Amino acid sequence: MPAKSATRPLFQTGAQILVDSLITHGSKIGFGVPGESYLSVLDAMHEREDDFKFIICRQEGGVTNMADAYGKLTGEPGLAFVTRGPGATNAAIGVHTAFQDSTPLILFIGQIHSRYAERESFQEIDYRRMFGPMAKWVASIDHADRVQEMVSHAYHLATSGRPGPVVLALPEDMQDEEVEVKKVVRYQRVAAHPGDSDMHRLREMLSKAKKPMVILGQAGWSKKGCEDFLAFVTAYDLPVACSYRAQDMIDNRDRHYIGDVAVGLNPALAQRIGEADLLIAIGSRLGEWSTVNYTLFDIPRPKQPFVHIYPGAEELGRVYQADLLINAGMPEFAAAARKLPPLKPVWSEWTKSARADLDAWQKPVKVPGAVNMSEIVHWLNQRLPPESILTNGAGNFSLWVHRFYCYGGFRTQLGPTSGAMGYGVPAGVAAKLVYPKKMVLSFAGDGDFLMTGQELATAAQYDARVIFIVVNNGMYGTIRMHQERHFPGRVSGTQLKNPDFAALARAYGLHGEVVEKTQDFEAAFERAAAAKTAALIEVRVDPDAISPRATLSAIRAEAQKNQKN
Ligand SMILES: Cc1ncc(C[n+]2csc(CCOP(=O)(O)OP(=O)(O)O)c2C)c(N)n1
Ligand SMILES: [Mg+2]
Repeated sequence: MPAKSATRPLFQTGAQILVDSLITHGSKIGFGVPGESYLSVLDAMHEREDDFKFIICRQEGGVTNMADAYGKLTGEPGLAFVTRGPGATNAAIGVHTAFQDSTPLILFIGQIHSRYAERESFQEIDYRRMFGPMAKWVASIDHADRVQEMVSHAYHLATSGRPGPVVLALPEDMQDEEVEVKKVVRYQRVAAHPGDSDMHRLREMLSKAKKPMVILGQAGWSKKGCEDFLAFVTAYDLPVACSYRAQDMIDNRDRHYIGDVAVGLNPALAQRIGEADLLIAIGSRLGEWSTVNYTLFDIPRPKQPFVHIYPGAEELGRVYQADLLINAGMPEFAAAARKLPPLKPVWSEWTKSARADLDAWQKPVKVPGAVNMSEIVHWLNQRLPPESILTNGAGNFSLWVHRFYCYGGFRTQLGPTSGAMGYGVPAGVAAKLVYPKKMVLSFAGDGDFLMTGQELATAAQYDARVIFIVVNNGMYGTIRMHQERHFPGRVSGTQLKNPDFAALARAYGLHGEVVEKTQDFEAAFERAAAAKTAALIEVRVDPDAISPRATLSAIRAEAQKNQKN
């Protein structure tokens, strides 16, 4: 048994060096499901348990989703630990989400003994081929004397340029190999800075505009960067729309925020985007959902003067040609933007009326049934402290939150732009572990929830007092909605028979309730918030209330009418 001490001899095993390296790079927490393939790493963590906490999860999808949430919240790589083969395949979902969301994440995979490589030995996978298209770098640390170098590279790569996931395999024999320890220091995030001429040109383009608009994305921001950005848009009185699930890069109560750009876009905002005479995309890839299936802007040359500012050079000019391309880290760009000499904006009315469009769009709507999710979310706007964190996975239930909730600023929204179901529950648990004092609400649909619902056990084990809200409509609603559009009246593969979600929460030792009427939500929420454990509120909604814009029956009737014509 090695002694529990931070002081070490000059020689250590690969596993010990690995864990020490993580701590050197500033990591204090990792998420994982154990495997016999990385016992030595687990043992090295045991030695350093005062400095590094290993959060035990129940499924590897939960592990990488939690690591992604950690990466989003802190800007530092979220660390995930899984076993080879089955562990790695379960973990893939969070790696893909981190790639699409530009989240720094490092996935460590226990790997087979290198002597057995290329025999398709027990649980053997070539991770380079498996993760190649969804990670910034995939490698195997084959020699213990390369651990410090390769781990350092992983931290730099995950956080620099356009952030993203890195995958490192850890062959069993490497973990036990003893080598001399070298001195290493903490990684530094590397970012490009905008040039003076870039910023000058931007200001010049603004000086010629009458109807400018900013589209803000989530890649690589920091709290300070968001503050600087807000100072810039306030000085210039610019209207700011956020791209899909990046609504929290600006405080939604601020009068410059004018809504989010995604499928289901406010028609008034869509019209304004069409009318804008200068578009400035900042930190957004302008992906499929943030361009409404690539329909919002002409490809390759948008018709408006166009500026694209992004942390990764490889995304600039990829789909859209622009008048000005700036490769810069977001905080670096925002710091420079804040310092730009003032300009008398001529578009203040334009900004004000764009905000008025949003205010009208966020008024609760009428829906069929006894529960109105727009009113519930509206009530939460008044009830929740602005710094509260709201998480969600994928499904139509999220539309209510995205449209009616006023996100309170930097990293109060955790939702996968990859549209991965099952994200919200583990992300909620991770958020509560990172910020125990903040209120954390995790929204899920009935389908979405059961993809990773077993992480309620993790919430219970670490006393992460998340409030889970399950919006139950008895179906995979999004798919049913599309089904009614394309094959009206032909329901196939989308109906669900669900468990008693509140009883399920109680079985995990948590507080559980059911809400069947809008007016009952408030009291149920207060009981959940006062509970001495995490809590789950199942909200039973009318399946016809499929979205804030249309009922399921209306979608079906419309599709049937179109079929007849
Ligand atoms: C992991 C994963 N599997 C499948 C899908 C396809 N999909 C998108 S939404 C959805 C249904 C979501 O159902 P639910 O969580 O009940 O939400 P609802 O739409 O009913 O509100 C499905 C199956 C997906 N996005 N992610
Ligand atoms: Mg559902």
